[in-house]
Amino acid sequence: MTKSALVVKAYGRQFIVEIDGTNYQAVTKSKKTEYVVGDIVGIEEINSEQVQIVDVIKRDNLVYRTDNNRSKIIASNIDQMLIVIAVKPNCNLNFLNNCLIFAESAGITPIIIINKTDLTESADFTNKIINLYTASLGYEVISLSAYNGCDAILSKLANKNSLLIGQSGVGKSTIINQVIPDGRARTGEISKSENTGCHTTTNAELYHINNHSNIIDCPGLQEFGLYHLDVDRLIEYFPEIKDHLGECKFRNCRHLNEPGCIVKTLYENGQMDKVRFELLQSITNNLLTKGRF
Ligand SMILES: Nc1nc2c(ncn2[C@@H]2O[C@H](COP(=O)(O)OP(=O)(O)OP(=O)(O)O)[C@@H](O)[C@H]2O)c(=O)[nH]1
Ligand SMILES: [Mg+2]
Ligand SMILES: [Zn+2]
Repeated sequence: MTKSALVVKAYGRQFIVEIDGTNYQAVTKSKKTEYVVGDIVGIEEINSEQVQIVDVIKRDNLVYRTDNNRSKIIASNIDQMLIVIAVKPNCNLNFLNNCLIFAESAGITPIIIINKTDLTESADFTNKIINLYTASLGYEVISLSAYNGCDAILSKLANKNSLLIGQSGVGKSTIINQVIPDGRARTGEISKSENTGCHTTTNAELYHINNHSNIIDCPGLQEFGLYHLDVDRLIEYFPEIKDHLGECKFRNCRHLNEPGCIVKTLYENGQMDKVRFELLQSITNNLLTKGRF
């Protein structure tokens, strides 16, 4: 008989799945099928420790990125994406913006977490981020120092499946250690590996905060490619343009350099941030040229 299980860890073609609170090693039936942390899957028992995944039972949404036409699946069944940024290591704003655009396209709530506010240089950075992303764009931004605790996000995590996403070294795993009950074990893991450099998460993993709240850690990303988006819908994913859809002079405007383009007008009037304006043009150009090689 097929039972259902939750995928809690993925490493290559190997998975750990959870059934009634117990973890099992899982292999897959077909080499072609890809599963991801957060999936509810159907399994068949092999023995008391091992099971075989046979299909996906529930995948209401899927977080994935696409770089140069290659898709990489990250996690599924996500209620909210917590995009973690920090003044150190250098914050790549295009990465943050791409995550926000993805979240908009997938209908997943994004929350920006600014970590490492204990660093003195963080104050200026935090103000700039809040000014643009909350005041102008309406995104929720929470600033904290994982070293001093993560109480600021606890209420946000309640009764949700949250995914932490961000560049390597921003402190995702440190945040996880603060919000899960058995986090101390993992802190030990971090301090041990600190002797050899830095701790880097290599596999996506789901942790239970309690019976109704889960949080997923994943390896740090360099890029969050958006090659899968529909170029005709791109501007819908920009809150600063959303209220002006249909205001361009030409119905088929690509918002690159056409006369009477509302996007250009918003930018020139200071209602659109330069980095986001240039990113929109660059994603548009990438989407228009993809598949032509
Ligand atoms: N100053 C400061 N450092 C922090 C804070 N949170 C985490 N760090 C440090 O930042 C470094 C990276 O933290 P991790 O939690 O491993 O970062 P990560 O985002 O999980 O990194 P990857 O697994 O590589 O993606 C570690 O040396 C942490 O001790 C913070 O609030 N303040
Ligand atoms: Mg990590
Ligand atoms: Zn236009």
